[in-house]
Amino acid sequence: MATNNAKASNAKKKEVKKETKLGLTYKKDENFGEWYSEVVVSSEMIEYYDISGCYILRPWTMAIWETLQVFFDAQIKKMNIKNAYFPLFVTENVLQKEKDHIEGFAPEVAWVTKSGQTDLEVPIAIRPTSETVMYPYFSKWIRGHRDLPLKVNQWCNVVRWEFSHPTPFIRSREFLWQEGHTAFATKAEADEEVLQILELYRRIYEEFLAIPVIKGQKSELEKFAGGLYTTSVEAFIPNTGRGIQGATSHCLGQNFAKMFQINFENDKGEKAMVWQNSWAYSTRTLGVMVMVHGDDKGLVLPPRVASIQVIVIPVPYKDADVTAIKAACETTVQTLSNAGFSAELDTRENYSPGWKYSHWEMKGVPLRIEIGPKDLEKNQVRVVRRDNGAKIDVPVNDLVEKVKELLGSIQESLFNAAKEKRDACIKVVNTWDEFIAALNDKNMILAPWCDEEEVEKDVKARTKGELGAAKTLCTPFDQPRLAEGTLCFASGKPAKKWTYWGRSY
Ligand code: 86X
Repeated sequence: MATNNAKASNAKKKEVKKETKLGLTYKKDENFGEWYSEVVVSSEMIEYYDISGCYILRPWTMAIWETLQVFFDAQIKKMNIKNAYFPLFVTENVLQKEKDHIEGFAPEVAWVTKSGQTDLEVPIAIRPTSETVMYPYFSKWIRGHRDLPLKVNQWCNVVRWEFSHPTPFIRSREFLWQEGHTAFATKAEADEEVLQILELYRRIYEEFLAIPVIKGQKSELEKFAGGLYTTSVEAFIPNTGRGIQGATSHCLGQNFAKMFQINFENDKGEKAMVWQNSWAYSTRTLGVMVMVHGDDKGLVLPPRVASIQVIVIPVPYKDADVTAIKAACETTVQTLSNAGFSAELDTRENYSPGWKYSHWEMKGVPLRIEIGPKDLEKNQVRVVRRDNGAKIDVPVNDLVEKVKELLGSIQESLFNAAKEKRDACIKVVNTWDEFIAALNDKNMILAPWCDEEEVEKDVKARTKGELGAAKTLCTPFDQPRLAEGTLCFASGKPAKKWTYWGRSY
């Protein structure tokens, strides 16, 4: 009987897959671009598609997106913002209403020109953003001050036919986002909302994705041209030394109200124009997360967005009591699930424990629990952290408490590590030479600036090259003291503010 068992177990061992897809070919610090492409595919977030710039978002991606969605959606509902859904298509006529600032965007608009073999009477555009789709109806729905504020949000896809190099999540031709569009009777209300939304975007990055961001205002050159002012959260990718706009919250002022005649009768019975905002964050958030936290073993997920927080793997080596190990694994998953954690058991028999370790590391699961014969004996489990590889033996009785502590600790150390790396790449400069040196060293630069558009254009022109020009990222709300007599690093004129500069995505 014993011999038969041994034979059966040997035969089983041969079935165990060992060779398939272990590890990454590229290293993050050696070939960042290839590393990124490999991670998003190997972690099963993305599958490439046969249209350039379009990607399949697999369940591993959508679960994270949905976590962010659940948070943001609940927060905006507290602000009495309602969800709506507007059509995907817009006629040329209506799109052209916005022509002043659409001119620059026109090459990116995708058009439907046929149904079957028949030309449409008029081509219709696919929304690149929904101002022109929504605002004619804002005009219709808003009559008196009692119709204000009007606050809608929609979760949808948009299409921008980009020609620069596409990158999954970061620059794709179709992406998912939420776009909020609101109208108020007064500028003060609009101003307040701009910052409330920006704070939600900060929380998405810092509290969920464990990525430090800088809140600030875009320059006149970099703002949304159709609006009054643009605020943003800016993140940084140390490996490429590039800033990346994480999300934007615009005050549109009354520009669109003029274009679309969004008027109302105010409380004094006079005709007035609404004040509008618009704001969005997109699936780009996920790309920033991959770039910031990923490592040479693959994806690293912050516990707050991980759809599996703990993966339990049975380690039945030698003549272990397989049944008892399986039972202990199941109990562990049950205990953790009951305590509110997302835990799963990998029971697959045709994969070795080692293969499973690599697999779940590649997918970025924050904690792995291994249970083998020794652990059974000692009434403990072995917990392994994805972020730093630390191995901790945890008595079964302390499991819930310890897992809670570890997940919290991972969330915190991912943020701290990202912030340390980011901060090490922030250089404060006062002169042009310092600026160029810092720029070529892949830094983000905080510099005193005269706030003149011509000077910003000049900086762009003077830094043009293979890697792309430097531009302003934002003027941080959190301004260091500007000593009297400080001069602009680029023009030598009196400086008005501290502004972040750098190459960017
Ligand atoms: C700017 C502005 C704004 C609502 C947001 O950033 C938040 C959500 N929209 C979007 N933008 C365009 O207006 C635009 C227009 C066309 Cl036609 C296009 F092809 C691309 C665009 N990209 C950005």
